[in-house]
Amino acid sequence: MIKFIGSFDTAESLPKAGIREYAFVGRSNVGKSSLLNALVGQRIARTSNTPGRTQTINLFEWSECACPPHRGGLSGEAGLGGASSSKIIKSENNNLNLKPPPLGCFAATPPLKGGDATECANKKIILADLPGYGYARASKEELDKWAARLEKYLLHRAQLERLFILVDSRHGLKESDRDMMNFCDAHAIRYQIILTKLDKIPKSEIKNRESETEAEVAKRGAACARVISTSAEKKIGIEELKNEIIKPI
Ligand SMILES: Nc1nc2c(ncn2[C@@H]2O[C@H](COP(=O)(O)OP(=O)(O)OP(=O)(O)O)[C@@H](O)[C@H]2O)c(=O)[nH]1
Ligand SMILES: [Mg+2]
Repeated sequence: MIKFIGSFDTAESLPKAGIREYAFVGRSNVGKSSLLNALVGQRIARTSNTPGRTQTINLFEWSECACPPHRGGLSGEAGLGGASSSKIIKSENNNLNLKPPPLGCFAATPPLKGGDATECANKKIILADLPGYGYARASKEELDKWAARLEKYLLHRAQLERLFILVDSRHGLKESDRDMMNFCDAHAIRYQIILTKLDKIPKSEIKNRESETEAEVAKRGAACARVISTSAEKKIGIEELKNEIIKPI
């Protein structure tokens, strides 16, 4: 179940909760919002042909909870299994006030008996759809503003578990991606490279693209060694990406 928490202009205004967060970043138009949608199996993040579509930090709460609806719920919400859970809900609550999850709890699969709200909270994670970088047609002022927002988010988002840096498989790593990787390495921000739009390159080129990307990632301190190749369009690599999130840490 996926729920829209809200769009935030500044890193400071983000709701804080002890819930693991996974963020999608990458060049403008690389397919961040589309991949998030493919991952959760619902078109909840706005996608577009026009680069620079996502300009704010958009947060989504994702739950694998399979328990029946329970009364009361958290922060006045309906139960996770309730009717409202699949609708877009704009939260005005800047503090979700949830207990931190035990490690790997998102992977706990047995359905709960009776719908225990605390147990449900433990199965949530947050997905963050971040604005893209490297959008050539934006003004310098806008680019600086986006970069500053992203930088603040990355430096201060304590609950950020991993940053997925998305790279278009047709082009491979670009200088702006390397700048992002350098920043993460310098600040020990754990990240993983995800190749996107795999359906757009010939099958014969896939292996090369993967190995050259892996070779570059292998030299870096904060990167996960594994590169995941995906296509939101053809649903390639989606389960693999999901496993990165739900596997016990
Ligand atoms: N063929 C193909 N097209 C894709 C894929 N993923 C995304 N696209 C297309 O690429 C375009 C951009 O996708 P978005 O998901 O909006 O990209 P984004 O990175 O969120 O873009 P910004 O928010 O503008 O930075 C859209 O037209 C998508 O339909 C994919 O796996 N295959
Ligand atoms: Mg987007």
